[in-house]
Amino acid sequence: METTDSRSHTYSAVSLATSETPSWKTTSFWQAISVVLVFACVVLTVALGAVVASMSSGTQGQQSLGSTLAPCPAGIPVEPVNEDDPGLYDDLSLAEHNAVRVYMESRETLALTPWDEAGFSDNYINSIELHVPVKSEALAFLDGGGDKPERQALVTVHAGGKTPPVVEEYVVGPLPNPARHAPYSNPARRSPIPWTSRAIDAKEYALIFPIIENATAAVHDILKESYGYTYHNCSGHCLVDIDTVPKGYRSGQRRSWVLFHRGGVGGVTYFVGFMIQITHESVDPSEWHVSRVYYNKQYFDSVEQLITGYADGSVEKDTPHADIQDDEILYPTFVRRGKPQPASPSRGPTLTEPGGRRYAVRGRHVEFMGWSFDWRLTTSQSMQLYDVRMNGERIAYELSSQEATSFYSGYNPGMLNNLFVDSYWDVGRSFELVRGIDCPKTATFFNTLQQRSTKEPRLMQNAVCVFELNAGIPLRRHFDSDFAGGFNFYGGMADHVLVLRHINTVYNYDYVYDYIFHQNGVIEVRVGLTGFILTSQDKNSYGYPLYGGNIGNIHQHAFNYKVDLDILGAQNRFETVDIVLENITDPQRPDLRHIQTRIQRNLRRTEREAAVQYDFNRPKYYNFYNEEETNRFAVNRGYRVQLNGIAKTLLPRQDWAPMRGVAWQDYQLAVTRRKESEPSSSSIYNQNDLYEPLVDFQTFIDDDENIVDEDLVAWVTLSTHHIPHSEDFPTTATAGTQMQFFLRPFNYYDEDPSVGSSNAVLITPGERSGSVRVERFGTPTGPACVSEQSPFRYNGTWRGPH
Ligand SMILES: [Cu+2]
Repeated sequence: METTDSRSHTYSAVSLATSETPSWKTTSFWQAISVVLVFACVVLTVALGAVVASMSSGTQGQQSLGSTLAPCPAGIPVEPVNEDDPGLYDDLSLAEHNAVRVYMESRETLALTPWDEAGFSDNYINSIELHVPVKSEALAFLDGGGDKPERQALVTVHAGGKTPPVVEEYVVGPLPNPARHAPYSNPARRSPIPWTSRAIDAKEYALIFPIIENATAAVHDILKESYGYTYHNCSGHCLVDIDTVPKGYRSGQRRSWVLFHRGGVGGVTYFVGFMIQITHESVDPSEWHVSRVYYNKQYFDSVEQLITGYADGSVEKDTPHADIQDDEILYPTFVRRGKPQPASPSRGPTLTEPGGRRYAVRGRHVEFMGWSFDWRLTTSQSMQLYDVRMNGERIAYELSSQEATSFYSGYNPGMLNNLFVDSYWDVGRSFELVRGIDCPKTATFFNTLQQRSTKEPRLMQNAVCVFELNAGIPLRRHFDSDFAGGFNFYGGMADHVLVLRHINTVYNYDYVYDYIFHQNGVIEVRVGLTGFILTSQDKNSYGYPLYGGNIGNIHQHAFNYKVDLDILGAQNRFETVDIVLENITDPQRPDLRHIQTRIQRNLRRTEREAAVQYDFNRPKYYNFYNEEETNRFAVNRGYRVQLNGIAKTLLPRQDWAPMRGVAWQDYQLAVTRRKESEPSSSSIYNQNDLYEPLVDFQTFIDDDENIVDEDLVAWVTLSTHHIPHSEDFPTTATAGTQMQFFLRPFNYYDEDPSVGSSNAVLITPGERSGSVRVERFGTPTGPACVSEQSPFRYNGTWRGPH
């Protein structure tokens, strides 16, 4: 589908003139002319699709009526990825994906079956993605003129054909012409990767669906009578199934509760009270079976037991809710309703880039106002930024998303088992972003490739965007009063930031991930929640009543990030700057006591000392600094991690086994010595074995290594408790659900580095009374222009191969 919302930059003088010329209201002649002209204007507007771009405030009045707004300059051109010489962290190209697949499938010793021929009990490739170089090699290349590290891929194999079956990971290189492969070995992880912890894939689902079909066929009439919705051979009022995770209650188990929600728009917001548990643990799929059934808060050992009880009246029957029967119900839809706002439809403000694009994009490398970084969107760990620098100085070697979880509570077996660990669910799958909604119209968009559970990579169009944003708040400003009705000066600067964004949709929910670069050296890492909530017929103690008589079950969201800070080198220290009370004798009045706060610097020497569980009684700053480097005032140059979106996890790790797999949730901040064997706080295998997880984050801390003058990693956890409420319909909104942390220079610079910005403004009183001098440091105030905009396009498809 393609439409055009901006074909011409011409606007009519009449439409503006008539609104500001009072005479045409009093003169019938001019009134008539005006009506004609207004009509002509409307016709022209419709015909040409005229768009008046928002004008910068500095150019108002300078544009003569009837003129044509010129396009804004394009600015710094966008350079595509150079596939002949990719960056260190560039994701695999299509050619590399295919070369790796062909190489691996032609190794006789691996005995791999091509994806589209493979069955569950074969050995086949499950995923392919870039395997990033080890840091020392990368730094030798980036900083020391060393050789460019070999480019490699990480390949996951589901080896169902082995005895016993196992999950294997291989490092394959060198790209683009792979010639060797070796098992990925990591002494810090469980080995081998348990077969039962694998991510579910299309091959396994293909064997589970018939079991669901058979069970739902047997209870077809019960479903129809109870809910008005059915599953088997359904052609209208259909149920949709989803399976819960983790798959089992202890390590090694593999059993899924299958839940059913209403089909259609927003159907995921209405789950029915029927569920089945399928045990699919055996390596022999013929042994897989329905092991439990749940219906209207009652448990059964088999589908037959439910059917018998339903027929003889011993089962308490569920009854369909009127709301759910009503096809016209609007709550879970995006249909506009209610009082129109604005009363007459009109467009909201949009961004214009009067100076053109002010950030540089070269492949996956981005530069903006002294900032530079590389990024990639991984299939298993979402967004990763590398080599983040300000004015050429590396601040962080890696800044990356690690994991996103949502742990639900409830009564029914589905909610009891909804402990979502999202890296399992293809977190790199960022579906097409919409220009003008998900990202400003001026944004630069990027396609990505993701290969998991497919033969070839899927093309995710416009999956990532980068844009410069006027954040709508002064970054800094001051009005300096003369205390006599005037001012000495005004100094200010708008907060122009660069935003790197992707939005991960994990079935019902959408996570908006932002990495925001401010000009004062601050990096803001933010995640916002939107999308549909999950509901159930559970008791009110787990949530408030909502649409269809269901409740929205309480849950906790948590997000973990890896921040490999390198402050003027890899060897850094971590200290807390504690704000402590002192109770002293008042120096000027020895007869008085005085209570106040002071700072107390506490160097954290080991990993255990650096595991932070936030305590409101002990406020503190978290500072990473270089012992060898000081600013002009002889203070160690550092960067501070500031946490703005944290929540306590009440679930106790010592008493509640699944929490072991998400140990990072217990720490709002943990600092460990960087190791290649600890690349991530989680893994896609943690989801299905939270009890004995492949990556046990607590082990990162428990060896309690020295962290003084070492290469340090900060693991940051953002979190929020979510008690769904009626306004979560149709979807949770990002306003109020955004969490963020900041990386802030802390005595790193001698002053705010944004003082170099020529976008600042300094206003001082002029010679004549009432006049002012406006210093813009060379920044032009005109002419007005309109940013060139691509025609509105949305495709929405993402199925590969492309
Ligand atoms: Cu939520």
